[in-house]
Amino acid sequence: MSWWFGVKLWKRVFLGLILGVIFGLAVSQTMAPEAGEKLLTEIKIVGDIFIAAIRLVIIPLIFFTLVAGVLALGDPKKLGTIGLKTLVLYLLTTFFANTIGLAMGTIFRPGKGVELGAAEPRVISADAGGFLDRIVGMATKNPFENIMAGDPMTLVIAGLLILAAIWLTRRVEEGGVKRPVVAMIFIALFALGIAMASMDILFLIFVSLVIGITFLFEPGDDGPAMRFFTYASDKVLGVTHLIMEIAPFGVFALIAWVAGTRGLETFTAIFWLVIAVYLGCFIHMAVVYGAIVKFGLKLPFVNFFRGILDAQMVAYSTSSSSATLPVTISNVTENLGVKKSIAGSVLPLGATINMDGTALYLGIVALFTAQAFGYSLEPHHYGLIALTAALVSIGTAGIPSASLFLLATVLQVFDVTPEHTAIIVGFIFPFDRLLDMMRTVVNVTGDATVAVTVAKWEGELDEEVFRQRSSN
Ligand code: DAS
Repeated sequence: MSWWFGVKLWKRVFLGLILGVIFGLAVSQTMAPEAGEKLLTEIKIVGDIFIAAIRLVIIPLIFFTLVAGVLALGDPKKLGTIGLKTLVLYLLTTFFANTIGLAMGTIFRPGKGVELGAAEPRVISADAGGFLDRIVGMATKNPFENIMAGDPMTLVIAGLLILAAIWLTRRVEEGGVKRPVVAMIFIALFALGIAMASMDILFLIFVSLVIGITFLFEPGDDGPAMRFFTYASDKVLGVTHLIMEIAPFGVFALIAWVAGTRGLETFTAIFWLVIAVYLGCFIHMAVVYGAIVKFGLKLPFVNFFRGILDAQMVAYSTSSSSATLPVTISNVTENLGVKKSIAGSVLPLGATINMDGTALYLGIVALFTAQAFGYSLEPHHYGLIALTAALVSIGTAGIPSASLFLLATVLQVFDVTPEHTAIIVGFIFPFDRLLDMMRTVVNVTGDATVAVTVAKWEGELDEEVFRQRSSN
């Protein structure tokens, strides 16, 4: 559904991005700094609401898509092979990302001649921020604590979820489900799953428990549970589409704030670092992912990149691969023909552990640090930097600037002193959003590449969808 004369979503989002940059720079050039920053921060609330709305849909989307997807596989051991292939591909692409990152850092020497004496280490308060941070904070803490503490936001959301669950049960009953009690059990488990969702591993155990119960109750793929989960995952995906309609406005607000508060002078200070990271990211996407799609899978290169443009736009403007996840799932299933059973398992996993852009960025910043402070690197240091950058990228959360705070782990490989580490983090922090936007696009594109590859290998890829539709 589009109210915009059929203009494709990614074009509207791109327009929002461009207008956001222009507006943000105009405000920063024409208004007094504090007045400009105040105005842009107020406008940013639209972007925060956009991200918060997407975050709300993530858990139900993963839960229903994952369960519906696994049920559709009809064969639990198939899940094992898919998981193994997915992990091998994630590690392989991360290896290439590391290599490209170290190459970029060596060729462009972004840290050469950078004067860092002036940058004093900044104390970065972890719980800063407004509305969005509250939502992020809530989604990562245990809602029961929040409910006990009477946190209004959590109560509202818990209430909405229970209402949605009741509404869904009634619809499922109307839909002729013979054993509504089965649906009621799943609704109760679903509500419980949401409550546990903040502790990821428990959530995944919970999902596998639900899948196990379903296989017990009704083997095969057309029982009430199967219908219920398929119906629910379609509905939640539909909600994602609705949220995407506000993406152009959310992106405008977020980018205006970045452009207005980070300004153009950020480029000059870290010009070569931006060049090295951006060029490295483009090369990694075009060469590594492009080669996998074109030569590995024999699929049209252009269709792949056009098919995930929405997700790339959202990743660029939100700098958060987990906030982009619903869009990635929607793009990969609808534009690239990947079946839900693959998208629902490969993408959530990728959004948490597969961050090629981050690995590439960490390698470059490590070399930037060595060049800026004059640390001499032995050949084995490069290998250790690549290894720690890969490990850190696996552990990085899918939220803005998550990996910057883990940089110290990589820098200690060549004994960077704590004060130098603090100066580097303090120096990069004001500009990190610019770098984070680009590396998050790579993170999301890498997940999509692996999802398409695994789907093709498992025969779960609808190739004519891939070939005909290039973007929604
Ligand atoms: N912004 C993170 C993400 O969402 C990546 C990072 O911080 O490096 O992918």
